[in-house]
Amino acid sequence: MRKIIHCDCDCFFAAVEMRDNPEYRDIPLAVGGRSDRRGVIATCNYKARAFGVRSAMATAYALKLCPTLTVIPGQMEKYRQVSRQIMQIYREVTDNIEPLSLDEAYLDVSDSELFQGSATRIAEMLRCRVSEVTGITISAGVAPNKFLAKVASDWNKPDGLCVIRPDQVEEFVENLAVKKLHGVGSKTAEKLEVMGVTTCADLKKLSRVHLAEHFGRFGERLFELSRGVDNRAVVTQRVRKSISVEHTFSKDLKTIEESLSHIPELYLELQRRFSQLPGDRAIQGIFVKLKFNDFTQTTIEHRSTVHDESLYSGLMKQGYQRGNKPVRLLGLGFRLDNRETEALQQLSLWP
Ligand code: TTP
Ligand code: MG
Ligand code: MG
Repeated sequence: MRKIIHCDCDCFFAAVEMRDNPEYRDIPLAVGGRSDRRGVIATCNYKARAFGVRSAMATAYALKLCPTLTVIPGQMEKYRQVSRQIMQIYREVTDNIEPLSLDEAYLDVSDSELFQGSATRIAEMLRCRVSEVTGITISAGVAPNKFLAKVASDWNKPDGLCVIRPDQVEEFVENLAVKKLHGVGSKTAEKLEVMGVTTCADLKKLSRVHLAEHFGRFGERLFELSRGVDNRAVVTQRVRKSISVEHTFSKDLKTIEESLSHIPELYLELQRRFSQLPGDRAIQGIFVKLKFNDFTQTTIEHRSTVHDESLYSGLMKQGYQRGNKPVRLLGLGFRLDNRETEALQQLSLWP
C-alpha cells in the first residue's frame, strides 16, 4: 500500500503576482495575453473565478464576464524560480518526486519515517513550509495512489488538504463523478453519460468486457479507476515511452495511395531519431497516427519487436478505413521497451 501526496499551488502565476504586488491582492486578477491581441487567460485568482473566469479562456470573453478584471502579462522566469524553490522543499522530505508541471508534483512518502510515517502530517508540514518560505499557498491531497491523491488535492482548494485513507477509498470513489477520473475528458464523459454513467458507482456496474467493447484498452483502466485502483508508480525521472515523427501536410492527402507514398520519408526520419536515443533501446511495438481533415484522429498499434517499412502500410490502411476522409497529418512511431531502462534507473545507472 503506497502513501502518495499530490501538491498543487493555488492559482500559481496569479499567486506570485499577488505576493509581489499588494495592490493585486483584493481585486479580480488574471495573468494572460491582451484582449486586443486575441490573448488567452493563463490563470486568474479566486476573486476572478467567482465571475466565471477560467484558464485558457479568451481574455476578451473573460473581460465580458468580469469587466473589472485586471489582466497582466506573465513573468515565466520568475514562476520558474519559485517553482524550483518549492520543489526543493519537497525534496527535503523525499527524493521520490515526480513533477508534473511548474506548480505540481507527486511525492511517494511510503518509506518516510518523518512523523512516524504519517503522510497527513508530512503534507501539513509541506503546506506550512511552502507558505512560510515562498509566500505561496499550496493544496495537498493524500491517498494510497496517484489518481486519488490528485483528485484530493483539488478537493479543498485553495489552501486546503484532503486525506483519503485506504478504508475511505471505496466510499469516496463511488460518489466521484466520472469526469474526475484520470484520462476522462469531455468526450469520454459524454459517451459515458449516454450510457447512463455519471458517477463511479454507475461505472462499477459495467463489466470489463462491456467497457473494453466501448473504450478499447482504456476500458480496462476505467474498470480499475472506478474501483479506486491505480498502480502507477511515482516516476522520478521520466523514461521515454515512445518516439515518433509527425507531419502536417499543407494540402490534405486525398487518397490512401497518397498517404502510403509518404511512409518512406517518415520512416527514414523515425529511424534517424531512434538511433539518436541514449543507450541501446529495444522496441515493443509500432504505431501509425492519422488526423483527418475534420480533426478527428486515430492511432493503430501493432505489438512487434521488429520493425520495417512494410509493416506500416498495413497499419495505415487500417487507420485510413476508420475515417475514410482526406488526411491532414500522418505520424509513425515506435513504442519503446522500458523494462531494462527502468531496472537500470532503479540502480541509478541511467543518466
Ligand atoms: P493549474 O495548477 O492548473 O492552475 P492554477 O495553479 O492557476 O490554479 P489552481 O488553484 O486551480 O491550481 O496551472 C498552474 C499554472 O499553469 C497556472 O497558474 C498558469 C499555467 N497554466 C496556463 O498557462 N494555461 C492553462 O490553461 C493552465 C490550466 C495553466
Ligand atoms: Mg495549481
Ligand atoms: Mg497544476
